[in-house]
Amino acid sequence: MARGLFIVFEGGDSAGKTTQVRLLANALRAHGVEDVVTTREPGGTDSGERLRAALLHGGEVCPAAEALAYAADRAQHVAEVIEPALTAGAIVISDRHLDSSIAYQVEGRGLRETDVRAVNQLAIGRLVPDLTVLLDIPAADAERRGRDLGDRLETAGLPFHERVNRRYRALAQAAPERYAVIDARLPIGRVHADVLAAVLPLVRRSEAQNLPGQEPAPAPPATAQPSTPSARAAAAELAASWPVTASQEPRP
Ligand code: ATM
Repeated sequence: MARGLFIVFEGGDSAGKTTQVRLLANALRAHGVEDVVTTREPGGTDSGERLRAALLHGGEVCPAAEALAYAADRAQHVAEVIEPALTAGAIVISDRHLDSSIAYQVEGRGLRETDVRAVNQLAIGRLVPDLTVLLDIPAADAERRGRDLGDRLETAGLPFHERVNRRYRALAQAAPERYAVIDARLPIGRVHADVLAAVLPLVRRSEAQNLPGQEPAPAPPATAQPSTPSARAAAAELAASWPVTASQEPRP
């Protein structure tokens, strides 16, 4: 059984990750990909959901405890959900992963990157996403989307969220072959088309490699792509060959 694909969505608050994870999973299933697992951090397991409730809606915790709790959630998530699914050949789509801890706990809270990476090393081992889709939205635009700002981090303030965004962009710039940076201010359907344009070449390459007797296909070009008109045209062309489009999905 060939190993599956690990796709992660990252981005600031109100970037639309949850919607885009659902749209991508629907599109892949409609395309005939049988084994698609959607999951999230924090959460994704029973113990993780309890940690999520404590982290987001419990009392104050110090930054170190917060970082350790996210890493504990991640360790259980990797062991119980992500690794078994990848081993079984699934496409795993996670709403957040390690980069969230680098953006929020290192850049947002001010912890040392070496410390946060060290505890997460214990959690994830050698697991690296095949592709991280960064839904990029300026903190001020995210705030204007007017979501219910209920949890501890969402109320951390604009400068905090600007720092988080800057770190996300820096992570993507440092490894553009593993990231797709997408303008999350665009309408949902346009963002979905850009997501498909980034993900489909990876899925097709993986499918081609897994056909018996097939030579591995050449690696696709770097996937990081601003949503320029030409990128959107390419995305629309790709999306048109798929049975499901974002226009069939209601806005949440
Ligand atoms: P979602 O709203 O995407 O489910 O994430 C919950 C919060 O968890 C999010 N808060 N805001 N804004 C970011 C935070 N978080 C971290 O701070 N570190 C992490 O490692 C993870 C996975 C999430």
